[in-house]
Amino acid sequence: MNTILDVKFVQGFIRMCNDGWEQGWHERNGGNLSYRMKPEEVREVEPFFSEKGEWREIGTSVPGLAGEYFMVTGSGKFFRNVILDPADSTCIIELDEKGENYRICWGLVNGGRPTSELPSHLMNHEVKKAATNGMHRVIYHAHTTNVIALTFVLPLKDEVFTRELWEMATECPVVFPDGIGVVGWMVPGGRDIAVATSELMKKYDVAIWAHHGMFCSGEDFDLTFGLMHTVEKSAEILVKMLSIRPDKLQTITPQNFRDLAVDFKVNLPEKFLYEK
Ligand code: 2HA
Ligand code: ZN
Repeated sequence: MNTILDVKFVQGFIRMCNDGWEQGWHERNGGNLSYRMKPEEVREVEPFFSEKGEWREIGTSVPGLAGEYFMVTGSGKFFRNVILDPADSTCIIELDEKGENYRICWGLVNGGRPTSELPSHLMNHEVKKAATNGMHRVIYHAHTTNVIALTFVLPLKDEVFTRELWEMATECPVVFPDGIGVVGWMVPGGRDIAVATSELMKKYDVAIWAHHGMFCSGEDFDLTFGLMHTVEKSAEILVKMLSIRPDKLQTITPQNFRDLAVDFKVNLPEKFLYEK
């Protein structure tokens, strides 16, 4: 182990940033990523830590994450640059014993702060850690073009986004059986949008921010990137479909979804299978 860049989760984090950039979801400094590290991973990277920075306020309180370590992208940093210089664009932070302050242990070598969406990331982590017995470790925010476009033309309702996106690809209800939550337009970066998003994350692994983007939660980098990719691909099909003709000639019906649920052993809540 010569450098921190040889560590597996660090490599996974960097690859995910670059994959998101290549998808076109991270114009300029758009989007952010965070990873809740395992205790053995903290021990693995500790030898590479710099002198720890000052304690700073998170801007919200996450007692359920007290003492945990996270790798996160930096505020104002470009996803495009992460692969070239991870120590400039990302950092590892430690939370204090109350879950109210953080300090930088590694990275952001040329200065800066963790992502401007740190309150949303950490509140989502706190909710997901509790809801999944500690299984979920990745929170990902991206500016997914087609999902954003749909927030101008579909009602901003969980039921509508879930059902329309399920209908666009047979695998969707299997990939996100719990559905998708939608937050109406809010000022980003603060505690209010973090509270609204983490409330939805109690029920869903995906939350859409109207006219802005998406948040996804998952166990690892593959599953979380795959979830973002699946939802956005489905949104792309819906945008194409609506562009060709606004009404469907045929689609996947509520009974089709119920049959799929039996064979694929998923529970699809009836609230999404309403008659249109
Ligand atoms: O610029 O995506 O939501 C980073 C963001 C803020
Ligand atoms: Zn954003």
